[in-house]
Amino acid sequence: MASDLFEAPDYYQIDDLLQEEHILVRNATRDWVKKEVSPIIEDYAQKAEFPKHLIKGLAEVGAFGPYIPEEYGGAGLDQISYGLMMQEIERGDSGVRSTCSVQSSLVMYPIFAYGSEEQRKKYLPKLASGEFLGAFGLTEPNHGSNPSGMTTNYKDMGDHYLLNGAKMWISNAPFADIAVVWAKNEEGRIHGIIVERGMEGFTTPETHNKWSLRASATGELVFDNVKVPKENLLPGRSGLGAPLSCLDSARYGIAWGALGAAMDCYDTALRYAKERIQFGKPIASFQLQQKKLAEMITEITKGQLLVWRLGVLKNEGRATTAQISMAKRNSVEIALKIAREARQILGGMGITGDYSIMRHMMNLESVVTYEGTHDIHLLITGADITGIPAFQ
Ligand code: TGC
Ligand code: FAD
Repeated sequence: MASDLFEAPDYYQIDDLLQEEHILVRNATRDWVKKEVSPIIEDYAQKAEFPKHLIKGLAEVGAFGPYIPEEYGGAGLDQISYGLMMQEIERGDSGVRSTCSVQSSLVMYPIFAYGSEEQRKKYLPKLASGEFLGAFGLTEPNHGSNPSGMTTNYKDMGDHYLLNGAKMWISNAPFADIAVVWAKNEEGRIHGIIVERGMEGFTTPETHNKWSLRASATGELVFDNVKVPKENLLPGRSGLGAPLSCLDSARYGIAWGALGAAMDCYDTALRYAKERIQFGKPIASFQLQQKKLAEMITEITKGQLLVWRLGVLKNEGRATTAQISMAKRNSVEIALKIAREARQILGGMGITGDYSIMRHMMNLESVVTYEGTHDIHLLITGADITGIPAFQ
């Protein structure tokens, strides 16, 4: 891949809205991505391999549990710092950001919010330091958009629980040390349960042949009469609302993250358009190319303002699920459009791994589907504004 010349767009001087700490965190993450992710990521994506060696560095920049309190090993930062980190990491690659989203919002957050004090002390510091990597099991082969229908279940055997079922499409599954798994008890009530690698009957086969998120490992979580100690049940909350509240946090991070991918595509296309000569002129001098670039920076700027405001609301505890859905949906939609336009600006070069655009575009096809599909987020907005859920 060509060297990383990324210059972040800030057309509306949005940096003025950020505090000093936000800018420090953002710049430190940006520098780390330039040094550690950009030089290697294309190769790992081509090989369809997760760059495991990045785990230590991700932990050191605070990307595992940015908003989890320091007493549990987290970075104790606010939601805008968390968002900016996800923006910078996804600017490098959506798959690397996925690992951070899962670790922070789908594994550390439920243990922090719904775990016992013993569970917090046992798992959170190891997850924050990268000693443990986690996975989040909600989706099943027959229940994706509709997780309430899940069939994974556990029975109370007196001194332990017996877990059966399967989860599919699980990020980090093939090498995760622990998984936060959502399963129904005998009354059909959903609970979170921590399953550890090595428990008998627990396997994690890898999902191969992905054209998207190739630098992130995806797999299944299969439970065949797994004996889980009773102390591994998350005691703090039951019902579908528990996993959905974790999704709020991860979707919020994706709303920032997808903008990072969009910024990278825009910046790459702008630089290329100014350098590439056709008909004796830089292609940036042609109105058709300027239209594409002008529309990209307009959408990025609107997206930046949206996620910044959402971050303020989230810091105040006022961000709603529907507001988060709108931002996730908007950021991914504009990022996909920008990636497609940017690729065209690069002509044939746009399809090569010499540039990041095609990788971003393929990654975003997962991002538009996971954490709630594009349709589901539109329906969440629809239900919110009309008061009439149209999911079924
Ligand atoms: P519904 O009846 O609306 O709600 C069920 C219960 O949950 C409560 N609730 C929430 N609580 C907290 N936070 C939220 N965001 C909540 N949303 C709903 C709700 O009040 C209710 O509580 P109660 O007490 O009345 O029972 O549920 P529904 O079954 O109608 O479903 C609604 C729908 C379709 C929006 C929901 O199921 C949904 O969001 N589906 C999409 C599934 C999804 O996003 N899956 C993601 C899997 S994880 C993943 O993709 C990780 S990728 C990671 C990476 O690599 O980055
Ligand atoms: P389906 O739910 O079958 O949807 C298929 C199509 O039907 C979609 O277009 C959808 O929008 C549409 N549709 C569904 N319901 C409706 C409706 N009511 N109205 C209108 N249209 C509808 N899950 C986890 O639990 N943990 C993970 O770590 C994780 N990581 C993932 C990583 C990757 C790379 C991918 C691709 C997925 C991951 N997922 C994970 C799963 C992801 O959350 C699901 O793929 C997603 O929720 C959609 O479920 P589905 O694929 O079963 O699609």
